[in-house]
Amino acid sequence: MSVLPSYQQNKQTITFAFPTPIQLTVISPAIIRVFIDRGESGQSYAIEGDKTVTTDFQVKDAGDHYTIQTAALSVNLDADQHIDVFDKNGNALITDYRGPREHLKGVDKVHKRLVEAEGHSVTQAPTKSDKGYYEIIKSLSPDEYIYGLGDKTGYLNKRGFAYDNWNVDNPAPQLEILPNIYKSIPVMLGLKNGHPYGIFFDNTYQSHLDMGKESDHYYFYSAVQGNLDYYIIGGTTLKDVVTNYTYLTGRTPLPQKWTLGYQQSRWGYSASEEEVKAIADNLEKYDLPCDAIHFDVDYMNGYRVFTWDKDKYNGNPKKFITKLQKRGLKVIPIIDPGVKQDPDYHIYAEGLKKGYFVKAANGDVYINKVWPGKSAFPDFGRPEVRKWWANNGKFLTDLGVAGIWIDMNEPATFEGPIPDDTVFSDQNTPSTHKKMHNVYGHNMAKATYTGLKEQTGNRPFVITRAAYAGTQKYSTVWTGDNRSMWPHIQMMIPQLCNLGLSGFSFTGTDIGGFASDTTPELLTRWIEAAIFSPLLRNHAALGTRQQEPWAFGEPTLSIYRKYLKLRYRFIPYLYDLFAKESQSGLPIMRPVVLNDDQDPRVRDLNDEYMVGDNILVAPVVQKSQIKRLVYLPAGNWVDFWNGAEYAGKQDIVVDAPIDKLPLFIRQNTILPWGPAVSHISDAALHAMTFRVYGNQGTYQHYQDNGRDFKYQDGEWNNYTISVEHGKASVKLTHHGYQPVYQQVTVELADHAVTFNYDADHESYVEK
Ligand code: MIG
Repeated sequence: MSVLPSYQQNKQTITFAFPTPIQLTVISPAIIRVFIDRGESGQSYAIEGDKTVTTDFQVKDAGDHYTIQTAALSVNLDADQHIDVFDKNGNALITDYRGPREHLKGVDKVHKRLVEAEGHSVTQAPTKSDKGYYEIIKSLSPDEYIYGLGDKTGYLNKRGFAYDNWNVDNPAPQLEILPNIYKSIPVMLGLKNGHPYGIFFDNTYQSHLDMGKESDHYYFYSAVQGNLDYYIIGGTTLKDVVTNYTYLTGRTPLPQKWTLGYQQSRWGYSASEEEVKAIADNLEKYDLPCDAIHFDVDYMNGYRVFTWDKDKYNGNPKKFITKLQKRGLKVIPIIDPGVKQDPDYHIYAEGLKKGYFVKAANGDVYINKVWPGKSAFPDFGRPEVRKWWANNGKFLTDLGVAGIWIDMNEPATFEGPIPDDTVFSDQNTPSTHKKMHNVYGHNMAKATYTGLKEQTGNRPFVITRAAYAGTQKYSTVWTGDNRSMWPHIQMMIPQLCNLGLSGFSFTGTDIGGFASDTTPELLTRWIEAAIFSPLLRNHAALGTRQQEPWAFGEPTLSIYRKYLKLRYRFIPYLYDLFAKESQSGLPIMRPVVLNDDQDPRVRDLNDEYMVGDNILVAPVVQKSQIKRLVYLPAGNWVDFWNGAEYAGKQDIVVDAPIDKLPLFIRQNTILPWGPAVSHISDAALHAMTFRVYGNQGTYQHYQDNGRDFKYQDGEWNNYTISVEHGKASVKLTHHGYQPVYQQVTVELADHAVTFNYDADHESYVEK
């Protein structure tokens, strides 16, 4: 046993004098940073500003180890540099693994070649041969579950699988075997013997997370380079861990309300004004509520970003966009980072002149092929380039677009990967692609957000494909190119739930599936299953079978309409959840385990999810299934459709014919019930209805203008709806937003009570 080194304390940072010093920083009672400087400079992209809060803690010398103790955590560090973390009751949360490594059996070169010759690939995780390689290995208990990790494919519980953090646009079907897709969000949440914790590895270089695939005795994180920089996150519940993690990396800000409406998209629509108009006409004709139509790459002039092909829009895209707006439909165009190499194209010419593109190691502008053909790539790591990009967005906002969809920002390239040593800036310092790759989409999202905010004054609506931890502050995300197949509707649930646990609250998948051909049954089940996903967009690839709600006639159309109408009723509830989320970081769509982490039955539940605390959704995600087993967690539950009551902690079999989404409301829940509308109007609502499931309860409802930042200056209202002993009441406690509701209706089990606003007394009186 070696001897303990000395240490130095500077405010809340303790530096232990090992040959390579280890720093522990107490960020807050439940967040402790572990840091080893391995020569990397620069700031975090995920964490903005100093998050340290003044915290009481002690450093104790226990002879063979030091203990850093806060009110929530204690961290032991011994002379062999082992780090072990316990909660305040002494339960082990994160402990360094001391046993022997149990490497998986690899293949020798000859066999590797044989395997690859047949078209199979042999996984290449970071290896010790990488110059800057390091690894962190922690023990696994028999009873330990792992969640989070962002958008990774597969199941809710990540234990037993291994993943890479390197943003890629991989056209292969996104099945559980893929190590990585578009996003790198290196946060894991665990439940070790029922005790929650989180670890956030803040390193943008390529990294690998083996969650117990190599061995059931440990999990490990390894990276090809970078500082060793991770955050230990505690909390008494899994919810606390999410709240603490999003304290660190930020929360999804309150969105514009209409963004919660339905959105229709398809690659190919925007090739002409007539095609888009036909979509708008059909939405109206078939009485389908909708708030936005997305314009894919075809609207541009030869895929040149920040251009619009006027020939396809009768000479005047602005006029057309205005027309759509008047019909209640917003326009969301896509943009890609690749800038066409064309000296006559102003964006390319300006970017070239000002040196805004990333450069090959030899100093030439780096060129690769994407949609526009040979293209250059903006150096989004640089503040000046982000500003340029943001300002260019004015071209789109002047036309009247309501948000921007950003794609291909892994960045994806058609002619081979970008070499590691391509010069990408890290803020104002020349750096490498190797370091900046995983934050390329993040920085593009940040730039796009900034531009939209400046130009419109509204809460920016950005949808990004690539992301890093912390991107949730700037953009919503979709999960990229899924396929029209049952495994992908199944995966939507755990994938969106894990994104939610990883700080991303505004998420969605392409409903109906992007690639391949959907079927009426799959499309129907998909709209049912996704109806509470925050981003509700049907999108499909060019050349696939049409999958608009009307594409298959009846009964698909009517069922689709029924669920869209239902969605609009729930929008005030979803919006309330966002108001809460922007404070707590707790996602809208969430796994049951987040609400109930002490129930072992829900720790690996992949086919149910919850919306907030009180709605349980159990969609049918199996072909031809017409009944399903539903596990009801603790509490009492009311069947949304027929009012039947059930006790929790049991499995029930429910009927689920093609038009039915099994849906349960926790007993004694009050929910706002929005008006039946075809679009989320910008006009203020003058009345609101609340539904009571049960015979008592209380609910906080949030109201503001749903659009801009005035709520930050106090322009919002809070309503408390209560029902006690069968009597309803409505109370307004903050009313910085005008107008307040003139009328509030509370629907109890057997009758409804209406309240009118009495302006003189600023209160609600029963009619
Ligand atoms: O390589 O813009 O994920 O949603 O329709 C395809 C065309 C590029 C990929 C996106 C998809 C979009 C498509 N894009």
